[in-house]
Amino acid sequence: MQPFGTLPPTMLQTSDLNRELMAWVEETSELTKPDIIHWCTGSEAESERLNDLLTKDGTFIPLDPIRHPNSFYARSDVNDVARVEGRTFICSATEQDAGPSNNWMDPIQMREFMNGLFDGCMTGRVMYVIPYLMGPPGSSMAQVGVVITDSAYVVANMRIMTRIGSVALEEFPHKASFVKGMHSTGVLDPEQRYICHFPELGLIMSFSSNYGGNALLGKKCHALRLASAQARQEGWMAEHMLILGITSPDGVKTYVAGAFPSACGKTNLAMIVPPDVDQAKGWKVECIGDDIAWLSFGEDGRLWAINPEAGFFGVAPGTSMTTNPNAMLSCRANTIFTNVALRDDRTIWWEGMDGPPPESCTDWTGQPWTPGCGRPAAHPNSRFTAPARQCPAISPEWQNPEGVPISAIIFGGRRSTTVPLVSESLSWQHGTYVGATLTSENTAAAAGTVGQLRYDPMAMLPFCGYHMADYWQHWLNMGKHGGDQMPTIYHVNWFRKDEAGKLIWPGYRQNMRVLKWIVDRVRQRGDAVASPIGMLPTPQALEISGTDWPQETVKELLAVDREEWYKEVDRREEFFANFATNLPPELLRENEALRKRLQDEQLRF
Ligand code: SAT
Ligand code: MN
Repeated sequence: MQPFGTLPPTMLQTSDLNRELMAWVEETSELTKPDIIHWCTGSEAESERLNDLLTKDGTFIPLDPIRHPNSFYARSDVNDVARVEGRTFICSATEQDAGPSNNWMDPIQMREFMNGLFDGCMTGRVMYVIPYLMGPPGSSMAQVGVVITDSAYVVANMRIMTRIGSVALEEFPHKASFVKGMHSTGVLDPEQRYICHFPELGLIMSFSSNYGGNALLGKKCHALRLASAQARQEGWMAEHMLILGITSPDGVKTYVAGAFPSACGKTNLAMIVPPDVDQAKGWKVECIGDDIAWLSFGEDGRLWAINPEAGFFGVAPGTSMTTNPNAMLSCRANTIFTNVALRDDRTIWWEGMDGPPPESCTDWTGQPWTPGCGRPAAHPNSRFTAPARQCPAISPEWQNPEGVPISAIIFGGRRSTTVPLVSESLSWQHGTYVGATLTSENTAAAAGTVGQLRYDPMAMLPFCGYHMADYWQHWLNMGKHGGDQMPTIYHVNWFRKDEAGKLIWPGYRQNMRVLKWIVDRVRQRGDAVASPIGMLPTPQALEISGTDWPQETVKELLAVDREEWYKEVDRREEFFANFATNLPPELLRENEALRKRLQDEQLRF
């Protein structure tokens, strides 16, 4: 054993936090019994050595160096391709704290049990110590953490998704605490797979999975589950939101954040390319983040947001130069592709990529694949891990330590009926209700019946680290604190279908029409009409008059059918009943207020 053989110089300074870190690393190595301990520096040389090692052991296949410089192909175990909500636990002090939407285990028992799994699990392996930073260097909102893992694949991915090594250790003197993450590949036995969070201890223990959300502990485990619980205590918000900046023709920048359940086009919206006509007029959209936002009050009383991450962990299938050119260009180089298909020329392919499918290739399981064979070549949840700085639309503000001031928050779901293209909430409280009742229809990629409605409040159902109803109360409290400086809340639905079952809205670049209306509204310009569910744009405000879309289509897109909405209100009442013990009464009152507005003849239009 070579303990601390590569100890970085920053760790020689004695501070309370450094001492705590050294003691924890020693304690963990005594438990896991690795052969070698390696402290990650995050340097290029280290990355090259790790990529070589992963290539030698067969985890990585280097891709064509011209088409995909410094990029690697990886296949996971066939049983380890997604998050496992059934095996994800919030081990808060009491079961009540975790709430009905989380799995709970007693923290003392669960730690003991997990220590049993970790006992000796790194024998014969290297233990990597990864100091990481979530958020821009120098930001008071940024946080530090340390992941201990026996997976070089996890190190390589963490290096893209967060800021690792020296840059993180340099932030230690400015921070009061760090999050501790323990991860081991184990033997990838699904029966031994546990993803455990200890909010009171700032601790994550993850065993037997190398998949993104289960293993890259800075992401969902730290930046959402632990951070959401901490944010509630400290008066800020950790949200499952993209952040983008929109420049209007007069040069004013408006920043918006947006939460969408999976399979609703969140990454596409985060990297939207405005239509040429809008660009010619001076509209521009820049990306600050595609998945997670930390929001806190600035000195000016507004909500400011940072992206805690440094990379994109995007779903590959369906991504193309048509649907998301910025994502395609982001993952051209320095990228890890997991579970996509591999062509004979060492380039990659997935369903929905530009051009015809290859005549033959190797699928995500390593089997030969041909177009008619009846299996997908890429796993539906195959991913690219790409540095955010490579995104052509990345905002110059994306690493601003202050963050960006948020003017609007957008919630969106996939709804084939009932829900109009866009609506504006009447108040922060009403917007909180809109977020709390966010629903989306299952798609083929998610478990469950296709078309079935799933409630996913604020798109946080699998990621909220405490009682969901207390989380809603926290949203309401934030609104009380922020008053009229809070962002305006919107709801969008790109997925409404006509009677023939065809999508009405073209989506993708055309979503810019909706973004422009939102920007105009928060700048007190865009026209709107009142409806029972909130303010709706006039067709003129969406600039639809200049297109050849029939008036009828526009009407269908914006329609609010009372009978459908009465059903919606009843369903929401049932949904809220699941959280009855802690439910803020304001949310039930909002539901009743909606019922009343549906009865209001004045709001018929
Ligand atoms: O693996 S992640 O949780 O980051 C992505 C997802 O499954 O939503
Ligand atoms: Mn996500």
